Amino acid sequence: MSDSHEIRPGGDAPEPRGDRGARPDTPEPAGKRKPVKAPELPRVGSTPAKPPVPSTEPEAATPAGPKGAKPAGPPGAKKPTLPPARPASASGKKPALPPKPGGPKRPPARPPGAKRPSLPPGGRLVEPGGDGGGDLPVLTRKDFVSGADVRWCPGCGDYAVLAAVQRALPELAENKENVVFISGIGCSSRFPYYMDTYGFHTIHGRAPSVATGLKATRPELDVWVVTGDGDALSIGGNHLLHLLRRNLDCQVLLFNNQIYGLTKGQYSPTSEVGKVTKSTPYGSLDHPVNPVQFALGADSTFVARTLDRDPKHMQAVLKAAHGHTGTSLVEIYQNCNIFNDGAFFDFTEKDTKPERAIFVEDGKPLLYAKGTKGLRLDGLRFRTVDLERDGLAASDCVTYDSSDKALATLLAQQTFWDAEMPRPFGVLYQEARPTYDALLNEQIEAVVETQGERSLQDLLNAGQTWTIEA
Ligand SMILES: Cc1ncc(C[n+]2csc(CCOP(=O)(O)OP(=O)(O)O)c2C)c(N)n1
Ligand code: SF4
Ligand SMILES: [Mg+2]
Repeated sequence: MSDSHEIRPGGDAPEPRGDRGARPDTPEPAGKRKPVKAPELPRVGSTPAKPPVPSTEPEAATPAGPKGAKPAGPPGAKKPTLPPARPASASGKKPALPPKPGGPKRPPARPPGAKRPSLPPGGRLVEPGGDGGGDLPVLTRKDFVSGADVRWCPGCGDYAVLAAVQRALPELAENKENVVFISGIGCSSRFPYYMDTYGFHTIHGRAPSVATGLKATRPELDVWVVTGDGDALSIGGNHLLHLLRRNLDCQVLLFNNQIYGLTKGQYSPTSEVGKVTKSTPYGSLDHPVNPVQFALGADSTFVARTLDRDPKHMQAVLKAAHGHTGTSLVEIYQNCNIFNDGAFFDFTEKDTKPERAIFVEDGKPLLYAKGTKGLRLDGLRFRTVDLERDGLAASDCVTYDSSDKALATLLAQQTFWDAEMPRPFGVLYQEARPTYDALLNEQIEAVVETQGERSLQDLLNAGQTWTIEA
């Protein structure tokens, strides 16, 4: 059975395309695509009535913000500023590839903890005289749009993430040719087709492994991993764990829609208990994974959470993630309007968002509900307070510090399980630690320095060898 699907009214059989789609980028003949009709799925839990789904137009869902703009808050609320994108490099030059006398040599890996070179805000790297090309045109969002026919359902949250990434990249990409998107399998994993960059649509759950191989051998590349909650945390859980603990220098965009979208709506490792789906007709019994808690437990060096319906916040988080040297795990709450509509409306819609979402910012008190409520620590327990009712000031609330792992862990864990607590968004944790790719390349260089370049044959003949005689 194919995993790809075409949503058809009345539940027509999908067109067989295979995981990747037989010809994923070929526009369909006019009239072949039919309007989408969301199937009625039973609901569980105490999710309040859902507001109507906003415009299905991707552009409408992701209004453009000025480049480098700070995230805007809900009406009347103070929105946090996120850590700035990486600082501009002194030279502004892209990392030069090393000469290759006598065979390929590895480009120098960035030293541990070093920040990536950056670009002038809104501009692309210009190398006067570099590469013999003189000044290069400024990159825009359009430069990252592949023009392939986007096959996500109308109204899918994936469009908003795609648009945010395409808007952020002109400011982040050192040059387009060095950007690579690597995905696994799932609706979200179709992402690389839509980016006009290099990309791999790999196999289920294995994007971290492909990314590790690529970045380890080509450390100058700017590697992005795109994955879904099923891809990353079911079949790929093991692979994600090792990516995070190794701290490969890349960004991981984890599209969490709490469902298997591509295979038509089975429960996923992030689905809530009691979820009724085709694979759990009597309700899921599984204890769900909290992806940010998983990442913190795996010793990830950068953990953030953002929302498809808050494009400015998402762009700011993407920039912060890109500015971090090491694996940056970004969980994105993404609405699957076909198989799990409204899973995150509590956190995204304007009537509930102020009470249910808290935007963390370094050095600022943990405040929400338009600044009227906050979080305090009572021993190791977070408690909500109402400033006016409790006669407290903002300064009585916990001041956030994204370098404090204990704080991030308590916040991530306690807010996930208690519906009375607001859920945190923003950069929850970051630390500087040597990256796997830097360490690996340093080690190789050190060995080559002492032992010289070796061939594969040398390796095969090294150490103990046996001759089998007839
Ligand atoms: C080895 C293997 N097992 C199972 C599948 C079927 N399969 C394809 S996508 C998918 C789940 C995708 O869910 P998720 O990662 O949440 O992505 P979404 O479609 O929701 O974006 C599964 C189980 C597969 N393609 N390969
Ligand atoms: S995630 Fe859901 S809405 Fe989006 S393309 Fe897949 S099935 Fe459609
Ligand atoms: Mg999913």
